[in-house]
Amino acid sequence: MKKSKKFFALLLTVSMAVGLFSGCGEQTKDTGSNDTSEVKDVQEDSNNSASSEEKEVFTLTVHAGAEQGDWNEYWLFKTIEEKFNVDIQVEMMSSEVLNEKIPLMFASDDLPDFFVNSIGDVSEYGSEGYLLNLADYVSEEKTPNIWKIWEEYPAAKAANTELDGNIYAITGINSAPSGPVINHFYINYDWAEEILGKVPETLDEFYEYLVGVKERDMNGNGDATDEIPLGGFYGAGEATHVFSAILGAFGFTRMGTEAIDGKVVYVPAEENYKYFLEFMHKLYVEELLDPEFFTQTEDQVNAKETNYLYGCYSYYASWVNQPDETIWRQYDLLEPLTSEYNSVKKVAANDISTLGKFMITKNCENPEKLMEILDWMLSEEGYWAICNGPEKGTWEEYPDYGYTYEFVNDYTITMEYTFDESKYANVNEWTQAEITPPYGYLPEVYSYENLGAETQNYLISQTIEHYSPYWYVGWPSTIKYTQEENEELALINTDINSYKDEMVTKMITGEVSTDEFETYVEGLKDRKLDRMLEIYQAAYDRWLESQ
Ligand SMILES: [Ca+2]
Repeated sequence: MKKSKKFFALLLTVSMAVGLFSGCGEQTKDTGSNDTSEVKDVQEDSNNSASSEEKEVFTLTVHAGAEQGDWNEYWLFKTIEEKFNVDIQVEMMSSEVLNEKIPLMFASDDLPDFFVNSIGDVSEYGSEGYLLNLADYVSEEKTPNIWKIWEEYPAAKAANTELDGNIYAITGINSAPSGPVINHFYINYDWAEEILGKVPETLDEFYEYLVGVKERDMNGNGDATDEIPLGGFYGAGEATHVFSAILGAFGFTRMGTEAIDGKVVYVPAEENYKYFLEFMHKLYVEELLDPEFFTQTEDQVNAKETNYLYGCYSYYASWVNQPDETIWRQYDLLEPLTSEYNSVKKVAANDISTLGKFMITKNCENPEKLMEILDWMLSEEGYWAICNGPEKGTWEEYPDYGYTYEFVNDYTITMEYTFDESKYANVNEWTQAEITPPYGYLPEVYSYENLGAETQNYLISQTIEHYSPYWYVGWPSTIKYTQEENEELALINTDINSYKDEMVTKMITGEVSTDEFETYVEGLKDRKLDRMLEIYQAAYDRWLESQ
């Protein structure tokens, strides 16, 4: 159950940005392995034989789920082979097998020409010389698309650049207007209208709204006591944690480390966090925060959403857990709140959202050719092919299959797909089996709010309307750490997090008074808070210098 939830969540995060489409809809990890020797043999055969039509062979090792068809037979790879006059030999295996095999492949120097998607520690394999520094192969003349992306989105280049200055993997990007979103915080607009005559804009109005939900029979079931003003659970990730949005009223956008005016702070140790805890304590005592917030699971939270009990909550989209359209449409994104502690409206945003990964090994004899293919993947034509498969009428074998589309506005399109419905239950199954790898495997530049379903249209347009004007990058994802830093941070973070979780819980429930906040901060310092901030500050300063 848990696994499928996670899968669903991932699917949603992805489809949120990309639309309903299949190849652009799923990340997979699963079983199904292959024998390496087979691929090697094929390669040797084609190298030695005159019947190879002089097509240069490139080997690729990748993990793929059981529901994915043979990449060697994918429409996409056939298209690439034809376009570039190459023969790509794909060796597929499950992610478990790949994870086990990768270190051995590197240790024994038994490497394919290239990899896509994840293979573990790219910076380590790169610095050891197994992966090529792809920056050497990028130029305005030879790889115009990569060049253009790096010009337009310096963060895309920064995300790929390791601390040694080299680039061992090149990614694509999601540059769609709603791409930067980290968390969706929902409030019932109809209820707010009824209670306040407006949607709350300040922390005080937000509090009034919560009280109103608590006191009235907002869901109209005749029971004025079943409404829970603020839902959620403490263990949620940043994407679905209600703290993420409420902290905005106190001047923070991240739940952990954040850079404020160039100074790195640990948010839960900041003075305003004390006022945040006081606020949350008040909500807890007055039962405006779900009384089960600290004990319940995600499934329980989802069930309460389904049962139309919550006045607000964070989730990937309002329609995920709510089957009734007239109900989920009442919930919309709450714009950032201001308060006596903070007057600037800020919504947590990512600096860059990367897509896919492409790495070339030192065993590749013609990296220029692979760079040409990679550059094409990052072109507009490449995007349409990778993300959408064949345009209807262009596939010689099956001219009836493929997509058609229409522009709704500059950043919105609607799409339709035709495929063999006697063979596949949905477009997703079809593309995974025959057309192209799932979204996120290959680098591509995704820039449209590629809409297949009205629900996604709703989500994305609301994100653009309510969040985009207030995007704020509190902690860039392109910050890099050395191996030593990573190791030290891992130790300190474990210590600090468990203590912070314990104390934050106690201060919200009242077991420990928020008057003890300074003592708690001392406790964080005993657990090397200052050293942690020193490391983060150094990493941040390095990042700043590289901009
Ligand atoms: Ca009720």
